[in-house]
Amino acid sequence: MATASNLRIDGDRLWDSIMEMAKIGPGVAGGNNRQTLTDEDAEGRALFRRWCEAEGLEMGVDRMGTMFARREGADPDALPVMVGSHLDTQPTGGKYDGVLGVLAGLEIVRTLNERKIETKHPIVVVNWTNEEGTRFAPAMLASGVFAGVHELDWAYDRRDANGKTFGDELARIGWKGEEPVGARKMKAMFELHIEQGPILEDEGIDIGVVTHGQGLKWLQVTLTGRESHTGSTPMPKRINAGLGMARITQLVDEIAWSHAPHAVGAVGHCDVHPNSRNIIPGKCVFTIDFRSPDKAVITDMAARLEEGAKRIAEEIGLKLEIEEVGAFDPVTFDEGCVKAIRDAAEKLGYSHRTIVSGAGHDACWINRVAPTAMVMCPCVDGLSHNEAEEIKKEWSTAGAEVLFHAVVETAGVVG
Ligand code: HGY
Ligand code: MN
Ligand code: MN
Repeated sequence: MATASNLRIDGDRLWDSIMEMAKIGPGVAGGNNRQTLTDEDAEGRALFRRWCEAEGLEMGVDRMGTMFARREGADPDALPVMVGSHLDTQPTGGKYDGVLGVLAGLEIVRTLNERKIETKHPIVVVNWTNEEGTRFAPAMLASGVFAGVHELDWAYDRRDANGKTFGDELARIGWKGEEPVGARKMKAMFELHIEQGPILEDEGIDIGVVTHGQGLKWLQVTLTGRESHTGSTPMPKRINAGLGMARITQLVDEIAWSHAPHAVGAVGHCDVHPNSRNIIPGKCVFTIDFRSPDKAVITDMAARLEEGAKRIAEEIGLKLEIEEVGAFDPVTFDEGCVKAIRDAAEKLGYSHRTIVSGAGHDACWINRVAPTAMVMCPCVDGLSHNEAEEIKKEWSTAGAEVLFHAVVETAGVVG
């Protein structure tokens, strides 16, 4: 019987499952719009559950809707090895962001079942609810509650742009489980994710061994001025919230560049009220996304933004409110798990390099409560959070094989 050491996964089967999942919540340009707690999310969850049940996995769901599909181990009391990511997408998301990590976990189970390989520790494939944070801020919401960063009731009260709450929407789609969040203990967690940046592809490298994740701060700014006629209001009489948003957006860019090359900053979300072409905006609400591998840099960027925004608001006569709607410190992943990933890439003969994750991931929070690390594969032009997001099948296969060996080495093969 094949031992785990020379085992390969079925890359075609994994690819076909990704393409099958991509049919649910299609976007308008070849990607996906399967936002968290929508009917499309529910449909994707149901498909994933069917696949898991077909493999004999026991499905658990916690009170944040996170799905835990468990493959029993020879020692049922041994702490499980978790492997997963997220099935929710951005509104103009790609087919692979998150999905690759969940379905690669399923592929590991499919391969072990096919080869009748038993592991000592159970293996649990995880779909974390609301990783993206686009409909309900902040990102990585369910894994944050699981790691004790957010309170459950606070998470339930998160509201989308239409005023719907997370808790109500979770109940509406029928995925509000009974299991207390964070009750499941684990030996380790591994997550496979596309890089969402250009490094691996540019350097022709198969595998990113993720040692760190950069930190993040999301600041929601509300500027209040006065709506008035764009034609008849003299320039000196205007209190233009749109002008304030434009100047603060420019300031975000300048601050990020001042910490080049590693810091980044942008405004990705903005609401202009009343958004009429002949009314000066009376109110603008927008979110600033600052990130850096260095916590002190994030702190500096936020402080300089606050100071500059106050000056701009005063110059224009605007009321300014700034609310932190998301934040996490830079992450250092577990050395043992990182080593398991690096050893797997070596053993399988894949080129690899250490890399810092530019994006946030559920692994960043779970790293607080259990040894955790990530595997990355390249993506075309480093593009993600865009419907044109693309990877090559051999990249997903390589990433899943490295993930497989890291998970199975950690779970221990019994027979
Ligand atoms: O924002 C992020 O980094 C992740 O894609 N949710
Ligand atoms: Mn993701
Ligand atoms: Mn994403």
